[in-house]
Amino acid sequence: MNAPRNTQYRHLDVQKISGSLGAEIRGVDLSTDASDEVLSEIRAALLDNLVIAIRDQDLTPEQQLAFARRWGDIHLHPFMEGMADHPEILAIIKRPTDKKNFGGSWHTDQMFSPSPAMGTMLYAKEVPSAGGDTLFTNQYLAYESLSDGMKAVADQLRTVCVGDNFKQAGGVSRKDRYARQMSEMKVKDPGNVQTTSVHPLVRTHPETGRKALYIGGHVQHFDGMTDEESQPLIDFFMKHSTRPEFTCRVRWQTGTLTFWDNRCTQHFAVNDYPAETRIMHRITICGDAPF
Ligand SMILES: O=C(O)CCC(=O)C(=O)O
Ligand SMILES: [Fe+2]
Repeated sequence: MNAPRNTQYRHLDVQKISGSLGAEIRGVDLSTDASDEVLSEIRAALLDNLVIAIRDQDLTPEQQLAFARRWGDIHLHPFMEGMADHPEILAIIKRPTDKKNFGGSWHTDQMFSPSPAMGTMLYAKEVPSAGGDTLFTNQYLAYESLSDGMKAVADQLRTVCVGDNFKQAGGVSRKDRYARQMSEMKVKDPGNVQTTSVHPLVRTHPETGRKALYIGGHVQHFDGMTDEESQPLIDFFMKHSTRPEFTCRVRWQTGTLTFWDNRCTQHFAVNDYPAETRIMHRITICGDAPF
């Protein structure tokens, strides 16, 4: 069963971009303070569509931050350093000399934190002539489309989520790996910030009340199970939750601000623009402990 996605809007032009999730929004200017009424329509659009691409924005870092603060406190990334003059904003930069990109596998943001980011907003400063799209999946549909038998199994499982999987990376820390692979991304040591957490595999969205599969690349194993026992099930849930019919694809333009709900989606930044530059300004909003 698909999400309702049938809210009527008085202030926004909202166009769905795939059958399962995602919408483009036009007709709003985020550089000036949005009225409470406009903001509540944007919230409805996010809850209905899970990811919204707000087109044609012209924002300073201060204006992007002011919009972000309307949603809650800003979540600081434990492994990434913010911009020198705006520590709450992370510049995601890929140059033609970089082979790796940031976020180039299926995941949901900061799943390794005890209270992961509720949402992430990326504002496109510079985009390649083609490519550099971001894929998203609908994790409500991923859960709802499981059989009753598998739902009953999933409902019991808890994931152990790890931010720095240096064991799999040949003993190289995330900080060192990123510093080597992404020339202009500023990394930091998390210090004593918690970067391993246990979460339910099926979480209830605190605003919609719907259940979603909560899985992503940070999951190492299931609580109380070995890696060997966990891996086949993790592989199944990852493959199932990223089925093409649960996805959408955002094609960026300079000035697009995309906001996604990490509580019911995964995303994947496609690395298909080897000779070009891509620059995004990223802000994450604090979230609750999953239940
Ligand atoms: O650059 C992108 O499209 C997404 C990168 C990512 O995973 C993130 O910002 O959380
Ligand atoms: Fe991400």
